[in-house]
Amino acid sequence: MKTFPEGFLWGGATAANQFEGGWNEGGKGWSVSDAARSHLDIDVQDYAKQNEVLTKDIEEAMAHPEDLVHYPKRHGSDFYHHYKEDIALLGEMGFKVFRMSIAWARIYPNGDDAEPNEEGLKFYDNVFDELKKYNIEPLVTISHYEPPLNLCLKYDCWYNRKTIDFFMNFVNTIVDRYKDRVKYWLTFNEVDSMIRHPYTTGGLIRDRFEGKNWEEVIFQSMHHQFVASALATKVLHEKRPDSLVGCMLTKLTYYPYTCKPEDVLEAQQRMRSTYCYSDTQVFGEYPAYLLARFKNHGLNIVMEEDDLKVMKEYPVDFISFSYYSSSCVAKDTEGLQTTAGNTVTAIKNPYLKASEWGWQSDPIGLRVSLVDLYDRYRKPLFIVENGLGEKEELIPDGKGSYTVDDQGHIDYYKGHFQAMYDAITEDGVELLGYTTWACIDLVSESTKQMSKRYGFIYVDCDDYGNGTFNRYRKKSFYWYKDVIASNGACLFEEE
Ligand code: BGP
Repeated sequence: MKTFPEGFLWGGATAANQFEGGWNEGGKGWSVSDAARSHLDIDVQDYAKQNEVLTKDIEEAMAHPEDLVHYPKRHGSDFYHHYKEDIALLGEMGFKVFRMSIAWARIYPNGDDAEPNEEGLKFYDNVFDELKKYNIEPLVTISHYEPPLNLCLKYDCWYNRKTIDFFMNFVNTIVDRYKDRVKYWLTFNEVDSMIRHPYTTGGLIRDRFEGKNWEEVIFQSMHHQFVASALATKVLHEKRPDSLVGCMLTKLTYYPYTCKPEDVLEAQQRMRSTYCYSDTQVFGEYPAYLLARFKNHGLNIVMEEDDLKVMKEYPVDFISFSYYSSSCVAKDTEGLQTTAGNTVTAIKNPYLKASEWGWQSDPIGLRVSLVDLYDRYRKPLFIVENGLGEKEELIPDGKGSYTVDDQGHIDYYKGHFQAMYDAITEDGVELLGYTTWACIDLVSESTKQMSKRYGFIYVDCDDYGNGTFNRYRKKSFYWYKDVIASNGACLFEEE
């Protein structure tokens, strides 16, 4: 019988900034995401416009703390008040692992506070207690698009070296408190995303850097995150020796549009410009390619004496990544049709189908990605995001409640699970586990829509925050439950 390896960690993922809500409750401070406005009038594929946040936007956001309509991340899916029910549903599905993040501003409301917020710490105690009830292993992202807003306004956040110290206070506090309950940790979600959305990832507000080289600002901030990530790994290994710490990479997979050598080279360059960040965290040193970029672009990245030593000494234990789709690149793009992907726009692949948001589903691309990453690093991999955003409708389930016929999700997952199975059994890839994005509907990071639904569980809330926030099991809920219960065997039953 075909199954996944014993102990394979099946589960689902979320992030506090899009899921937790309770944004101003329990002593929580403002995070960057609480000030990120939705722009439902802009083309959903226009990522850059959706995510431009300037000082005036933040002032506007702060002037309207009551506004949950234009700032949907403030309510998210209201996990803050629904965590017991949500975790019970995940338990019902048989989850082995649940990926979540800890909202930094819930623990240190201003980022630079002398003492942590006990009420915030207690909230996560309760969450971990619930997970334990159902034998669900937490996988915690320390930072997932939620630097405290105060750090941006007072210190320019990750551009300022001081933020490493503020972050390490946060890390020490949560590791001391939760180390016995959390074994799997990720330091920064999609560390490479600093380039594509510097505000949510790095707390960088562009107009505060006028006259400075913006690329240098971004890489300086990323350098600080690399050092902080290594220091967090050190702390975790010291305080919980069997803990496993991963980096988290946006796995953007590019194919050459044609077999023209120029296109092949273009694809290779693009791939390296993604890998250079995981290279840094896995090998513990900047790859030549990235150093060449610093030099060729005249970027002066200030590094303190011990930085490179710390990075070298504390590399990550495993590589986690998000994978949604693939796309093509060409040297000469004139006349070629483009489409959106996760925070990028690239050339459309005529062999793949795209979602309403332009993301092209490509299960084989997941196998290609797994093989590439494993061959490159020879360390265990963990897929921590993979899924399909779709518009959905609640329908009566015939038993007095509601459901959703989300066959699209099931078909998407089926293909990707097959690809994972092949990568494990035929390519020898070591895969620790898999968490779908997202297990419960939540607010989209890029478009801030609730209607871009990924979950096995429907959350009754629309793009304007209207709804009961009641939860409903979708068709995929039952399907994924069978996948987990049979450790993947049911996927191959019809063969
Ligand atoms: C990843 C982010 C997530 C999540 C996901 C889906 O890049 O880590 O936070 O949001 O993409 O993207 P979106 O929400 O834009 O559909």
